[in-house]
Amino acid sequence: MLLVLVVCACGIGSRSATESKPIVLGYSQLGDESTWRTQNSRSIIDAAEKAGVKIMFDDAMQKPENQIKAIRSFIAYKVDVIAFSPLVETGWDTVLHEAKAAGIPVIIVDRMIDTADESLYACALGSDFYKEGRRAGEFLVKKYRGSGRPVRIVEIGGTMDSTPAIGRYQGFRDVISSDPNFSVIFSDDGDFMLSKGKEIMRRVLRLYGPGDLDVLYSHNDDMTFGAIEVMQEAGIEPGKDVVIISVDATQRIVDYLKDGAVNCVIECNPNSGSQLMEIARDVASGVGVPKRIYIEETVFDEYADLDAIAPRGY
Ligand code: GZL
Repeated sequence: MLLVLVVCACGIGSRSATESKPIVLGYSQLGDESTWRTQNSRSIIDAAEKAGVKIMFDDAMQKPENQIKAIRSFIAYKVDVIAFSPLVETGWDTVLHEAKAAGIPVIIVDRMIDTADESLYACALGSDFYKEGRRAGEFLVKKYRGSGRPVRIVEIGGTMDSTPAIGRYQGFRDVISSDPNFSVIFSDDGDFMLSKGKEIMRRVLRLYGPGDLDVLYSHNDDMTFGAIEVMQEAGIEPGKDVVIISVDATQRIVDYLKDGAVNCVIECNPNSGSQLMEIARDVASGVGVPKRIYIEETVFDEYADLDAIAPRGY
């Protein structure tokens, strides 16, 4: 397990008068599976440096057992605060009880956990994934309003049992179910990875001809890029022959949107680092924080002024 100790210079604004040493934050990141994740990690590490927080950063490489090991090592090291982005929603109560017993506050970042005991964490900072899914559905309703014809949808979902996959799946369906012309003809888990996006689209085009699908709804940009590569190999013009909705809003997908190769981009904001450091400072000094903080996000689609989209930076 690689623990990166980032020792920082300046201060986050001072801790209470009796505290001169920097806050020590143990962070378990779930992996580095996507462009979004790389930016999320960069945001957290950069924010720790700016805030004068000493961060122990661990990359779990998509294994929840590695996250549990990292959290236990943070407890042993007696960090001031633990934060982590849980790969999946379940399996965290035992180790979080250990952190609670050690008197170490826990902040959940990005994804969420499924627990009956809310005392196991001080705060959860992340996106509203259900809203993201609804936004994808709302775009389709707008796009096909009055078409009166069947719309066949292929969905490439994120990691099974992860909060973004659950929310984006359900929010989308809760909107499109209002119109019986919409049908999801294929859905599978692409683990938020480009390679699996390719694999799934290859499987779809073996099951259905290029003319038998109308929409691709992909839970992240990396899977979209893989799917588009395969669609183009099959002679499908993305954004024209097949309407494409993608989640995250990396610079590359925004460029595709501007070129008409993608029709709608649902933003999922990875830049939570500075908010996380403020929350870490507060919980470390016993200041109360909201239990749930949602990160601001928006939508970019073909009906918008695409020139107004600021550079994404990742
Ligand atoms: C969402 C995050 C998801 C992104 C993917 O907050 O957990 O995981 O949408 C990333 O790009 O892999």
